[in-house]
Amino acid sequence: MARHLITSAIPYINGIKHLGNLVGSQLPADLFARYQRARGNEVLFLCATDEHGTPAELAAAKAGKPVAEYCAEMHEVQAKIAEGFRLSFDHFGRSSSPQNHKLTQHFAGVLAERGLIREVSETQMYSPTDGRYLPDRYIEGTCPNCGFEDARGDQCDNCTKQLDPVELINPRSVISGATDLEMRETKHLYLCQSRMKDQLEQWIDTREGWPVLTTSIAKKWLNDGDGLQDRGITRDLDWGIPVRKGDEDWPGMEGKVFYVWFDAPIEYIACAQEWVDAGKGDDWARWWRTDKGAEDVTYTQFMGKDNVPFHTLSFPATILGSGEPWKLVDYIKSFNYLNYDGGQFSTSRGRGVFMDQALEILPADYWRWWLLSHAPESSDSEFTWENFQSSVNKDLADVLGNFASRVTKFCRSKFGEVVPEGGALGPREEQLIADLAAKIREYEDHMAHAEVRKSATALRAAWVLGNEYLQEAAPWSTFKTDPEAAAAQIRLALNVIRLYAVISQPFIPDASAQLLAALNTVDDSWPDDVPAALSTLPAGHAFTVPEVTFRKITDDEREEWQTRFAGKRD
Ligand code: B3M
Ligand code: ZN
Repeated sequence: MARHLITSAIPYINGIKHLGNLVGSQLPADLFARYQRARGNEVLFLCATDEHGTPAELAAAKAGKPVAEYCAEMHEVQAKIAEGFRLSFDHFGRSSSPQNHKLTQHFAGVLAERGLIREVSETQMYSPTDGRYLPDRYIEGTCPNCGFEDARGDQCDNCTKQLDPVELINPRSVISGATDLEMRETKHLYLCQSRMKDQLEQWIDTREGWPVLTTSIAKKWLNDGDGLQDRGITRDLDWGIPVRKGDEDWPGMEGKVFYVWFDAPIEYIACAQEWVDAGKGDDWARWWRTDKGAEDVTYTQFMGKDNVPFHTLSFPATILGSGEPWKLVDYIKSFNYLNYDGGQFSTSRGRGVFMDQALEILPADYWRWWLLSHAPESSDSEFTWENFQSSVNKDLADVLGNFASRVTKFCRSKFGEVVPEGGALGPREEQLIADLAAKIREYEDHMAHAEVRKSATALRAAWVLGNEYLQEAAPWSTFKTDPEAAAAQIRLALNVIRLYAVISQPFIPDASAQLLAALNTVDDSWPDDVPAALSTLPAGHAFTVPEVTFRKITDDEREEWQTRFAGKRD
C-alpha cells in the first residue's frame, strides 16, 4: 500500500473564492486524494485557510471586526463551503494556529543559526497617530503622475503607475487619515535564497516528469536578471506570527511579524500536527519527517501558477536550509487560469460564479464535473454558460444518468427490481467487458499522473461505451424474441452501473453514492479485475430505480444565470 501526502494551496481568508480558484488547487487535489484512497492507498490530504498578511487585516477592517474574530468566522464559512463541494480534506487547518506559530518560529531559528537569515535596514513610513509602520497599501495620497487623489502606496488605480509610498503627494494613513507620517529606519529579516541557488537548481533539475508549467516558472526565477534574490520574510503588521528565534526573543524585531508567504507553506506541516491534536490521527511525523517514516511517502502539491515560485523555491529553501530531515515535495501540479465568459473572474466586481453561489443553484457534482473536465492544464480555459449547459446535459444527463435510468427502469418493468438470472453472455457482451477494461486502465494511468482532463476524457469514454452497447444490444427488442438473452444483457448492464459508480466517485461523489445506494450495495471496491467486477451483483440481488441522477439545465436557466453573474459595474 502506497502512502500519499497531498496538499492544496491554502486559500486566503479574505472572502469566498470563485470557481477559478477552486479548479486551480482544491478541487484537483480532492480528485487525486479520492482516487488514491479508492485504490486502497493511505492518504493524508490537507488544506487550511491562509490567514495572515495585509489582505486579512484590511478585510477585517472593512467588515468592522477584530481580525482574529473575522478570521475565525471566515474559516468556518470556507470550511462549510468546502464540505458543500465534498472536498475530502483529512483536516482543514488554519495558518494562525498555535502549531504554525511554533513551527514557523522554529524554522526561522534554525535558519538563523545556519547563517541563512540576514538583517537589512530599510526606511519606511511610520504613523505616530496609529502607533505603527504602514505597509504600501495602508498609505494613500495624490499621484505624482496624474494627480489622482486616491492613489495607493504601491500603485495608482487611475493611471496604473507603480509607486513607492514616498513618491505620493500629501500621503495619509488609510487607517486613521493621519497626515503626520514620517520616514523611519527599521530592520527586517531576509532569507538568503541566493546562497541556496545551486542547491535549489540541482534539486529542480533532478525532478522527473514535472509539468513544464512548474519547472519553467522555477527556472525563470532562478536565472532571470540577477538570478534568485533574497526575500524579506518580516513585516510591520500587528496581525501575524511574531518574529522569534525558536523560543527566544529576536532583538530588534519587537512588534514585527513574519511575512505571510513565509508561514503559509509551513502550515502544510503544522496542519498535520493540528490533525493529530484534533484527535483525527496519531502520528504526523510519519508523513513529514524522513527520519520517522516519511521516506516512503509520495508528496504531491496542487496550486495555481502564481503560487509556483513559492513552492519550487522559497519553501524548499526553508526546508533544505533547515538541514533537518523534513519531507520535500515529490510532484508539483500547477494550473493556468480559468477565465469567465469572455473576461476574467473579478472578486471586486462580483464577476463570475463564487463557490457559495454555485452551490445555491446546482449540486456540487455538476460543478465538479464541468470544472475538472475543463481544468486549465495546458493553457488557460474559459467558463461559458453554453459550454457548461452542454457538458452537463450531454455527459451527465444524456450519457451517464440516462444509462442508469434506462437500464433500471427496463429491468423493473420486465423482471422486477432484482438482478435477472438470464443465460450466458454473448460476444457483444464480452467485447463491452474488454473495451471497458482497456478504458479503465487508461483512466487509471491518467489519474495516477494527476492528468485531470485526460482522466475526465477517459471516464466519459467509459460511460459512452455502456450507452453504445445498450443501443446496439437493445434489450427491449431482444426481450421480444429471447427473454433469456435480454436478462443476461440487463444483468451485465446493472453491473456496469455499479462499475460506473465506483470509478466515477472521485469526480462526482454524490452521484456515485446515490447509484450505489439504489443498487443496494456497499461494495465500492476498485475494479482491478474488470470481468470479475462486472459480476459483483448476482442474480436475485434486489435494487431500486434511482431518482434522476442528473437533470438537464434549461435554456431559460442558462440565460438567467448568465445575467445574474455578469457582475455589477462600479
Ligand atoms: N494563499 C495564494 C492563493 O490562495 C495563497 C496560497 C498559499 S499556499 C501556501 O492563491
Ligand atoms: Zn496616477
